[in-house]
Amino acid sequence: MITVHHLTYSRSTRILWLLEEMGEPYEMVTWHRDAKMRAPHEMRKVHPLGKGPTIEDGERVIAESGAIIEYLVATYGKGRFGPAAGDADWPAYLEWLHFGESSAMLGIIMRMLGGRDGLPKHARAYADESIDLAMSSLETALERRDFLVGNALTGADVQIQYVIETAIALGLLGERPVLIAYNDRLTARPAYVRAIEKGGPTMLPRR
Ligand SMILES: N[C@@H](CCC(=O)N[C@@H](CS)C(=O)NCC(=O)O)C(=O)O
Repeated sequence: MITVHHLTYSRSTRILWLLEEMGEPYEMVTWHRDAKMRAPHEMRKVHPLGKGPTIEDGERVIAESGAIIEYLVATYGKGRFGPAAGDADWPAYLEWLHFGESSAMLGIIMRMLGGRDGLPKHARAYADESIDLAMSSLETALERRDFLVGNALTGADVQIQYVIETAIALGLLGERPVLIAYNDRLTARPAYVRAIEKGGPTMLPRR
């Protein structure tokens, strides 16, 4: 049985959502953020990084949402949720999946940690350009399609949805109706709704 170490208000929604889409049984251990909104130190007993999400599957302990998604799709996907290695869509799938925690997230994290005026000018300019570039590439990719790869939901959509949701929550998305519609479609899926019911909201309520 898979155990998902779920940190409240976090990326671990991705994993709950994917497992709900798969219909794969899992147990959830809920970890609550501390007063500084960090993951509790005890999470480091599960994995040295001590972050959400982390999963256990038998003897395996896996952190990093992208790696967890690749592992779950390959192990439990039954040919769904991602093209097989060597398939024509496979390179695009890998690209979007990894983009979700690298190029797409970098500027967002910089702005999140920097606050409104906290970043030096050149860093703020870099972050804003990086966000704009990432969101523009996503918008171009999704202009005429419902999913990033192929004709059905894949792990890449699961990975990217959190990025868009974070950008929306921080007011960093700008006018991007294609991405808003994509996010609305994904978050209306019954499996996503179940993930939120079980794990609670992904984003902290805005103050
Ligand atoms: N690249 C990692 C990021 C993991 C991460 O930073 N998770 C956040 C939650 S969204 C976390 O655990 N934050 C609490 C902390 O760093 O103390 C992934 O995709 O899993």
